[in-house]
Amino acid sequence: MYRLVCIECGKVNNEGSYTCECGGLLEVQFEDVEIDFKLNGRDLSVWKYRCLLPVNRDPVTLKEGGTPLYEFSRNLYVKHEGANPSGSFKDRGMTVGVTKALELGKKAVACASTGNTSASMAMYAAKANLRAYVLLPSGKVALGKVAQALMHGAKVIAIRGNFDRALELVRIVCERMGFYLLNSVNPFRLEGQKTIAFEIVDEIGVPDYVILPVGNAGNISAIWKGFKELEKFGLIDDLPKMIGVQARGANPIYRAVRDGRDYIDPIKNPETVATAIRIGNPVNARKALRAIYESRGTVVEVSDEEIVNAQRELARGGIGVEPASASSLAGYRRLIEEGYLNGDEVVVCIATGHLLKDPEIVLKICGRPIEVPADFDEILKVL
Ligand code: AN7
Repeated sequence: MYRLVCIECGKVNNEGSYTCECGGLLEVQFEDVEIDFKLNGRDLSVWKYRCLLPVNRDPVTLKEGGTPLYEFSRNLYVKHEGANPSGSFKDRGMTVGVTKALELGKKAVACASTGNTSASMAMYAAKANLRAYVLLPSGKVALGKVAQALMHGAKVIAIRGNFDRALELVRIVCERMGFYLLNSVNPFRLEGQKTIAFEIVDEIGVPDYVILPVGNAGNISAIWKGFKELEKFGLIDDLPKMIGVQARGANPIYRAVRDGRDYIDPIKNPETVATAIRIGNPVNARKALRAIYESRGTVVEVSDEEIVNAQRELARGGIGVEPASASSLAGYRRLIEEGYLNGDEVVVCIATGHLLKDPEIVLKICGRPIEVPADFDEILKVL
């Protein structure tokens, strides 16, 4: 059994709400669940954990989850969420969110997005035969993501403004038009994303640290909730520490934690090479800060150069990710350098999205292919 509860005032809300009357974020709370899965490392997928997912009908699924967890170096694991159907962790949330849209009888779904949310939503809406509307910050979304949203049939609207403005606007659009809002303010989406925690424990047990990029701050909140639920239902005894990574030019959560605050000051003009996390006013800040403080974790900021270096390092180790995703490894490297970590801890970095999402950044970093006449001697010259 589950209820939708306000994290600020504790009021129980109905399933159609996104936020409480008091303005607080909502959270799904489970009680009296009969756990019917085994944490045996087998058959990982989002829906393996269905007894802890708040849906009441057959799910709209594209076989999301079950992503590879690589041991990148000793004690350092990388969970490659780019291996999901649309190439990002958002699919875990969308399979639940779009299922909920059908349950609530919605005919259309909508989101604002830095790219991945829109790609994923468009894909699941296509599968569910729902109309999909997307608001993007014009010129600031990686090409692969726009391509996905368009091809899966969403109506894609680029606004002359940033992501934070797009989110404000899409909330109004949803209210006026009756569309179902599928940004991470939607508590059901986060329920799907918490399965990242379940899968990690399923495969290697509870790590000491989980490190991941933080943009709108939904995923860090979701993963922490996942660990806490496993503890609540007696499946684990320990909890990891949650470490968020933000780009230096888009770092409101970093600043809040640095100053010991439980609220953020929004950043007006966020900027970073990692366009996925180019977000100045993260909607889930309150949940994320709670996750970070409760777990006794931290937030680290990294430069664009550190992000790009980490992207290259992962790629040269056989793991192709987009810049935002590489910020988790960049954060790990920085924490080693600062002596916060010493390499003996078991750490899982979440690689949130696939390399192919952002081909343009690759050309900027690596240059273009060497072009030569179609002739052996000419090829020989450049080998
Ligand atoms: C690759 O698609 O916000 O902190 O609109 O695409 O849960 O927001 C994307 C976010 C990390 C940050 N890595 O996750 C969107 C969007 C990648 C992402 C994040 C995003 P949150």
